[in-house]
Amino acid sequence: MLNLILFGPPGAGKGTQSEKIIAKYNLIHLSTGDLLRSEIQAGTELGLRAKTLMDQGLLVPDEVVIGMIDHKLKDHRDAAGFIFDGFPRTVKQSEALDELLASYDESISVMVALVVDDNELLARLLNRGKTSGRPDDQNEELISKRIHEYNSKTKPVADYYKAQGKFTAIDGIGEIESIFAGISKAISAVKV
Ligand code: B4P
Repeated sequence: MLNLILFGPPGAGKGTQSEKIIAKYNLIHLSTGDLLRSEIQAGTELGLRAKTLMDQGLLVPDEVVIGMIDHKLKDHRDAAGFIFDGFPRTVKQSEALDELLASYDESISVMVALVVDDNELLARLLNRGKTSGRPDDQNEELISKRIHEYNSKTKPVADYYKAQGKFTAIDGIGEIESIFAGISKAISAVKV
């Protein structure tokens, strides 16, 4: 089984590259951002609570996203593997993910981190905001706040997987195809 974490700051290209990885490796895509936006769309209580935080560029509580991932893993017991996109975003989420996978005798195969500088992230997200309709892509202040959340709460997740010898960094600036080639190479190195 291949269990991949696609890691990086907001706008690094996680969603973009996930689509290509799923098509090539037949993995189940688990994006906590997409799952939360579905809850918002459906008008659930969870969605309403999440929206208040997401619209401020803040992370949603760990328990909420861990619960969503737990349900999805149960729904896809026969999967060939998973791509975790935008999750884990805190060390607590990383620990919970390791525990959940261990309960299926599984573990993370590799974390691939997309490296992109803050100016490029800002430009990409402001550009996406013109057409995405996403409230969190609309202005510079909010995007800077998301990048700040990433630097303070999410960056330590990389160290967590580095300590396990599972971390690989890829340059996330350039052609989408060449970035994907780098990711494929990292996957080949761990795929059995
Ligand atoms: P996400 O949905 O994960 O959103 P994101 O970080 O902005 O990344 P995304 O995948 O959408 O963007 P991508 O880089 O592909 O999270 C949204 C919010 O949900 C969070 O702020 C938080 O509130 C909440 N949340 C989600 N998961 C959570 C968790 N685990 N715990 C707590 N809260 C959580 O693409 C960005 C843009 O760049 C696109 O327009 C794309 O076309 C462009 N792009 C991609 N690759 C490019 C390239 N190579 N060159 C130029 N442009 C490129």
